[in-house]
Parts: sequence; C-alpha cells; structure tokens
Amino acid sequence: MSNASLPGSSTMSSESSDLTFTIHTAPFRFTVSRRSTGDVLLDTSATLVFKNRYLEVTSALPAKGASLYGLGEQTKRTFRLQQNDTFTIWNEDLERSDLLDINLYSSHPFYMDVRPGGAAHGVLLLNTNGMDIKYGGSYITYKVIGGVLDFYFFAGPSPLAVVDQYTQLIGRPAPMPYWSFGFHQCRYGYKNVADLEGVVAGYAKAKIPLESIWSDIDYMDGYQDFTLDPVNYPAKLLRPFVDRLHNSSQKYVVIIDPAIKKEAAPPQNEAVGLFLQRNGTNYVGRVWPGEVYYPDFMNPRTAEYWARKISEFRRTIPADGLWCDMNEPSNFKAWEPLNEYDDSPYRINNTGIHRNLNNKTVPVSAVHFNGVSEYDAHNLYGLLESRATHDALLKDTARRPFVLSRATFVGSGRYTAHWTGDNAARWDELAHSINTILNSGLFGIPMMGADICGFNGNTTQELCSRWIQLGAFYPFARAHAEKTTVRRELYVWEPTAQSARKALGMRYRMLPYIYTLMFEAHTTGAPIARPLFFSYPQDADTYGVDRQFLAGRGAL
Ligand code: MIG
Repeated sequence: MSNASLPGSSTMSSESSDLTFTIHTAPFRFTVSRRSTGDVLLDTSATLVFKNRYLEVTSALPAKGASLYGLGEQTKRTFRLQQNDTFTIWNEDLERSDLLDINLYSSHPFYMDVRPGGAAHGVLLLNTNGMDIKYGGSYITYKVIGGVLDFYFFAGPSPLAVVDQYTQLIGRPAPMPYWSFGFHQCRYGYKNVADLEGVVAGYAKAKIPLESIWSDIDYMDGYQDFTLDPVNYPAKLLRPFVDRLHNSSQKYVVIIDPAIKKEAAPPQNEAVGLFLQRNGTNYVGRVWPGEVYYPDFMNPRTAEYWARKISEFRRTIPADGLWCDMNEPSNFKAWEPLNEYDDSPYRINNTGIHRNLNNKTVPVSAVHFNGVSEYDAHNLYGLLESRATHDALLKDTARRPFVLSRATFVGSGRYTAHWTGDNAARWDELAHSINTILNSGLFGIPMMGADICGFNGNTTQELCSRWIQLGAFYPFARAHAEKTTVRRELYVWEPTAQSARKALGMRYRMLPYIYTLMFEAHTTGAPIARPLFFSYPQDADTYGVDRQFLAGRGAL
C-alpha cells in the first residue's frame, strides 16, 4: 500500500492495482479513481447517510459518456441503462415477468460501466438487504434498508476482465453437463405419462432434436415434493418411461418447490431448526400443497435433510436434473398481522407500488438458523436452496449437477442455471428476453434462457417460429408454457417445425463450440451469450446494441 497524504485527504492503493481509494475529511466523502486515466469511478460527495436500517449513498458519474449495464433482476426495454432507470432489489414472485422495470425473482446489485475508449469497470454493493437504486445519468443513488456499505470495484479494464475479476470473488459459474445444452421441452399441465410419451414421439416424428422432457408440479401427489400422483404419474408407469428416455440418451427433469407440507415434515423432535421460525415455532405459510413449512437452508442440517429426500426420490425416479421454483420464497398467504420487524423505515418500491416487504413471501420477521432474520436474509433464499440442491445431486449422482433456479443472488451461478420466469407470448417479450439474458451473463450466471414461445398467454405459429430462431441461441434453450394456454410444442405447426429443425440444427452443429464457451465461463467467468461490446470495446457504436448478441467471441 502506498499512502500519499494530502491535507484533509488520504489515498490508498496497492502497487498492482489501477484503482485508488481516497478519503476526504472536510467535508467527509470518499472517491475511487482509475490511476491510468484519472477517471473518477465513485464519488460520494452528493449524499452519504448511514443509519440503522437506512443507508443512502449517491455517487457522481460523468455527465456524458458512461454506459452502464446490469442491476436487477428486472425486465427492461434496453440492455444499456437509460437515464432515470430505477431498480428495486428484492426477490419477488409477481407471477409474471413481462412488466417492465419491476423487481423480479432475483437480486444482483452489480453493474458494469464502460467509458468511451472502452475502459470498463464493475461495481458490486455486496449487501443482501432490500434496496432502491436510481441511475440518474450523471449519478447513481442507492437507498438500502439494512446492512453496511460493502462496495467492491473491479478494475477491468476490458469487459471480459471485469467478469473474470467479479467471478473470482463471487464464484465461477458451475460447469453444466453437455446434455443440458440440448433442447428442452416443458409444459405446466402435461396430464400424465402418456402425454409425456406423446410429446417425445411428436419430436421424434418431426425430426426435431429433443434432449430432455420436463415435468412441472403435475407429477406430484397433491403438489407435494418427493411424491408421485398415483393416478396420472404412478411409479409403475413413470419409471419405465424414464428408463426408456435414458435408453435413447434423453433426459428427464422435474420441478421441486422449497416448501414442505406441514403433515409431511419430519416429527417435531427431528425437525427442530429445519424450518423457518416465527414467534418461536415453525412459520406456517401456504403454497401449492396447502399449509407448509419453509426449509431453512442456512442450517447445515437442513441441507442434509434435503439431500436425503432428493436421494430417496431418485431411487424411484432417477431424474437427471432438478428445477427449483417458488424460492423467492413465494407464499400465497395474505400478510400476517405486522409487527415492528415486518416493515422498514423506508419503503422500497416493491412490485412498483411500494408494497410491504411481506407481499407474497414469508414475513420478514421470520428467523433463520443462528438468529439471522428473514429481513436480512430474504434475498438469499434461492441461492441457499440452489446450493443445497446442487450439492445433493452431486453427492447422489457423482456427476455434474443440472439445477435450474428461479430466484438467484450474487454467486448463484456457482450452483445453478436460471430463466427469465413467467414471460408472456408477445413480440416485445421476445425482444426483452435478450436484455435479461445478457444481464445474467454479467451476473455470473451464463446458463440462462427464456421460455421459448412464451409462457403466459396464447402464442401463435409466427411468434413461435421466430422464438425458436432466437431461442436456439439462448445458452439454455427450453420451451415452456402455462397450463391454460394453447399447446406449442415445436411440431404443432409445420412452419414452426421447419424453423426448429433449421435453428436447432445449427445449434447442435455448434454444440462443441458452445460447450467450449461453458468451459471458458467456468474458468474465466466469460458469459456464453455476450453483448457486442465484449468483443469490440473500443467501438462506441456497439454500446447500445441489444437486438443482436454474440455466442462467445465471434458468432453473431
Ligand atoms: O405458481 O409450477 O415460474 O414456470 O410452470 C406458479 C407452475 C408456479 C411458476 C413458474 C412456472 C411454473 C409454475 N410455477
């Protein structure tokens, strides 16, 4: 460290770093600058508030010429941040992801800033609490409802160097198995094993490659994890079906929701500490199976319980991957009577209308292992479930796990793939999917996709044809749909089938390349789907491009 003191300020920097940190005493503020260019990357001169449960910091940005990307998760009109864009960071199950600029399932208080000439840096506020962030063009403001101001700066200076440095800190993306880069078909509402068989046969007949078929909550008995519907999905039919899939080198993925039906929880004496607590007992919420407890994945014993349940289930149905839904965590129960711990002094803009933090989730007054409050840990729920699920699969199969999680946080990429959630079958959604997917790459979760053909609403032949032409180049390529909508397997319309054969044919020819990109992602953090400026950082014309993207360095 060198420490050059000016009157009223002191500057710190390590010899090897291009960044310097300066504390100014009168008035108090701190700045972070890039030594080689003199650029100021953060300057807290405008506002700095540090109180219990309320932190506010504003940093000046150059009035012109900084291009920012990241922050979220939310659906956005453009990939590059626009002046006056706002972000709320709070994991939320809105039941739809097609509304613009509203907090969704995941939390990533990380952005990348690219300056004219191409020098890029990254900024992470490593804080799990809810927050509002405003990008004002010439400034960025954080209003955070807890924790501390734990900022990390990644000096780049290339965009690839930024994600390399970022994933060194938060964990490298999990190496996904080769099969998971094939095409996946899912649908909420597949009726029974015969329905699944028909879909697999439909793909074979249409000569469209199908790597895996998925089951949504339909396979369960009363929507309970680790059970099978005895009428429509009995083991005596489902197991031979999965065996036949495996014999033809195809895979089977099932959904699991975190919440466990009260009656199915281990007896009280074994269950102590396994579930979230409130007022000294297990908190009871409501999700698909009825009244439920929420596993507390902060407790190492809960991870053991989870691994045991997964392993037991896999003895009956050897599922190849697991899909973790509803892990914001979602809760259908109306708000509890609120106590002082169920609110915050400043109301973040939850769901776009400043809803209470408890909206559609576990009350934030609930308590985890070691007394950690849900108020502080809420945004970690999906990350911790992903870790437990990943580790359970690894232990049970001794193979690279495939996990898909709806809720994510900083570092989730180490365990899981991700998707954009409940999108809509609309043209604007086709476009917006690119923004969310490129963001996920910045967040260290490169295995990312959107529901091809759209989830909510009735799709059309034309939209579905175009969507597979784009979706064939998503890192994670899965078609999925809501149960009340028209069937949209890619063979349903012949023109769509033609598009699918062509686009997926190209994807399959590129699989060795895509798989190499996965290796690069795992070793250096480089996204699989990349913005153009990753390959052309000096070319300012690429900074606003979000209707095109690159697979790796060179395939547009
Ligand atoms: O309350 O399992 O985002 O993909 O099909 C809805 C049913 C629960 C939400 C997921 C969606 C899934 C659906 N789930």
